[in-house]
Amino acid sequence: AKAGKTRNIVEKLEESNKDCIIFYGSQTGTAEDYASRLAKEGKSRFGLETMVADLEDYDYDNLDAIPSNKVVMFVLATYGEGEPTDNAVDFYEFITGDAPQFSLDNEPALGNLNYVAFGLGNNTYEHYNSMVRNVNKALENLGAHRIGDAGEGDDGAGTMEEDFLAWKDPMWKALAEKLSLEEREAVYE
Ligand code: FMN
Repeated sequence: AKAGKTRNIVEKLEESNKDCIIFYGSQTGTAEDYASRLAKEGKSRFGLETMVADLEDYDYDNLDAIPSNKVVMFVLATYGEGEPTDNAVDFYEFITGDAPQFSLDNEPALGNLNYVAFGLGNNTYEHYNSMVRNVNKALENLGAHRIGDAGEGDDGAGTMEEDFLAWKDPMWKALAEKLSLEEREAVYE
């Protein structure tokens, strides 16, 4: 790890004054690119303070301490036999592993967490979009609140871009409602 860079998400959001962190699990850059686009759109349309992050750069044991006025987005590509990208291996193991389901006071472990999820896959593979499917399931089991649908983009059908566009608009609408964000008049592209 690079010196001076925190791996603590909560600390990072606080010290950089961000409302929204967009994590990507990417091998060849497509998921990373979508993550950047979401960050820009959140900022330009809603004035949301966004940041993009490599899943590998943070620890996940304090996901439960992210305040409920913030949102965490996951943009996740699937590889191999339905496996995570290299940079998502540790996160995937953590979130689908034996993380505690409930806190000491018997509340769901991630009851405070708002999340958004989009997956990148190819339907010609047997384990189609299993990263986003499995991460979504794990987060649901931990009591986290998904905003919008868990989207799935399909490289196999050649509809990745359309799938992304069709998914993101209702997601932004749901997010704006949840966080009481006002859409700006002008949209900067
Ligand atoms: N997509 C799936 O849904 N399931 C898979 O098992 C899967 N395996 C893949 C294996 C290889 C070698 C490659 C090149 C792609 C695979 N895909 C699979 C499709 C990728 O997830 C998809 O192309 C995605 O857009 C890549 O995103 P990235 O550029 O961020 O790495």
